[in-house]
Amino acid sequence: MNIQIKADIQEALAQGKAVIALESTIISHGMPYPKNVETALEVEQIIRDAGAVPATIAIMDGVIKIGLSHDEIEQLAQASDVLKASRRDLPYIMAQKKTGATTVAGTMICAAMAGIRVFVTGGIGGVHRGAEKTMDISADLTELAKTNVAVVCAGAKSILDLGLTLEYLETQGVPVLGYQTDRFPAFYTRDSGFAVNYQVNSAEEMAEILHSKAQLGLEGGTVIANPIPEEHALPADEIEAAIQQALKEADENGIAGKAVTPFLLSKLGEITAGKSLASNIELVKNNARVGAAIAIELAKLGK
Ligand code: PSU
Ligand code: MN
Repeated sequence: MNIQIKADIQEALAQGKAVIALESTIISHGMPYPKNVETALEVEQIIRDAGAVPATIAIMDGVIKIGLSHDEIEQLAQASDVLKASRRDLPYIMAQKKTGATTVAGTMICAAMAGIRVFVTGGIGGVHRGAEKTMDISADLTELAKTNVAVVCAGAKSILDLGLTLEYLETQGVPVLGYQTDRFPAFYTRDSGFAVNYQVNSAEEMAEILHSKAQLGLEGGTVIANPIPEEHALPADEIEAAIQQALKEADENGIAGKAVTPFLLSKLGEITAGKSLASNIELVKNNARVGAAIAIELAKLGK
């Protein structure tokens, strides 16, 4: 298998230390340059400062890289020909020796191969609004059903149908845990109007639940929903209006398939004049702090 694990990550894994996976689609397709590189590097630093080891994941020229150099992150941030790598894209990208930025699903697969159990990102993909007609459901959800990696996120954006997303996760048996909240967060806002399955108040308790799941031998991931800090949240009505407009433009432009999520993200940035981007960056950093604390507690519990 064409997989390369950076030396510091390999060492940490061998010693049972806390390692955190980070995705790269957020760099290539989720945020504009140069904020995408700055954020990727800052998030790695937050994780190091917390005492864990960051592992940003991507496929570079057909090699799965667990841990990227500064230059590789820069390359993903600037190149326009980077493929968005979800589960179904991996065989083609690997065989053709292409470069792909891994989505939540793609990152979970690679993280699990390397033995990484905790993954920090911004938001997961989900069931899109109107999916009863379009069938547009992110492969992130089916990955959460089968790959044993905990995903720390700020919920999901309400470009999605969050009610249906939660129903789908229930059917697939994926625990949705709220970090110090009983509400499922909606990325830019702290409350989507939907409840999580359980509120969990500390990193230690969160780690105990992940450990318990592993001991039970239950396959699949866990969603750890960590709301955006209050001071960085956006007003719900403002973001809903922006989402409505972005959805309308996506429809008018006939955007479909894997282009839908990147299109909506970049439109939201335009419509909110960068406010959505600033919130996005803050919530990812906050997830990195919480994710590192959970991974450190999990490492204490052993395999
Ligand atoms: N949601 C965000 N930011 C992102 C993504 C989703 O708020 O960057 C990215 C993630 O990589 C996620 C992917 O896994 O989009 C989902 O894409 P799709 O809906 O095509 O599965
Ligand atoms: Mn889709």
